[in-house]
Amino acid sequence: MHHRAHDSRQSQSACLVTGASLGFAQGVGMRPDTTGGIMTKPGTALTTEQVSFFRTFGYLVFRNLFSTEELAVIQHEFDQALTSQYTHRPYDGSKRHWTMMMDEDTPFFASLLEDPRFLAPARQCYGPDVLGVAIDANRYTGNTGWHPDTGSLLQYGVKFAFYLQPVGTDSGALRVLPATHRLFPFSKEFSDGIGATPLRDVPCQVLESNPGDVIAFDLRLWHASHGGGRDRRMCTVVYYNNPKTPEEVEFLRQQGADNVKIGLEAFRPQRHFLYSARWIANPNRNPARQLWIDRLREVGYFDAPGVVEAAHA
Ligand SMILES: O=C(O)CCC(=O)C(=O)O
Repeated sequence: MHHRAHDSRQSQSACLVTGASLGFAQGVGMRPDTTGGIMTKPGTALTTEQVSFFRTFGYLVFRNLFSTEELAVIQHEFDQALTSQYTHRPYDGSKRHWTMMMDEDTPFFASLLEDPRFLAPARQCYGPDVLGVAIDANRYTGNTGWHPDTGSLLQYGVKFAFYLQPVGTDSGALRVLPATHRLFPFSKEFSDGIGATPLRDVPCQVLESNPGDVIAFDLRLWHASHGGGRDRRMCTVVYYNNPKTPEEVEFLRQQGADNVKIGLEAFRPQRHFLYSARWIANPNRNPARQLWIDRLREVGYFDAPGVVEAAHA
């Protein structure tokens, strides 16, 4: 899910904001990607150079991570979930739609946090104890202003984002300011300077993508989009860094409450909680998920009202 952003049109990006069997083979042959990132081959370990590129510039592009068959399932689950979450306000382009996608009604989406294609690179870049926290789906219209997805140096992680339509420079592709995840804490002068510059005039890297491609970026990286039409469909998979200090723990705890505001209260889907009781119960005993739940519970991330589905009497 996201955090204190400067999203001009529709406040902040939602989700929580918003993959590994670690059976990774050795690194893949790299070649420069036309988006300025480094091409990665899905399902294999990131090379040392790719991890270094991500740490240095704050993003990576994965081409064709999803198969055609998987894309059909993704599209189906996306339609089903967003339609049922917004029966009270069908999409007309005037307000963003957002929902979490972590439950059994969308089984393919729900599997993505534990999918090695996401979890493994997240672990490589943030450590083996990285915390899986969110999977979501969004319908956007128009531009998204420049913003990072966190307001604190002490609360960060990685967002994997994928669009269900082709997106280009002026048709809604994600654009990033490389290496700005290293700028924290942002000076007011920097934020004001970005805010005073027309969106398209900010020097940046545009990450054009097609359905099946996935972009990974650090939550501290400044990003935006320009020219997306009505109903740009975008999904994310998010991991948080496991906090190491009391201050980091406090920011993660606070993030739970912030995510309720940024997601549920801003967009008002039908459901009134971020995490279902079933997700927390982890009925399939997924070991990675259990470690995330135990740690998130320990730091108080689940404590604020609305974070977890209320138990039925
Ligand atoms: O696709 C967009 O317009 C921007 C998405 C975004 O800002 C985000 O996911 O954090």
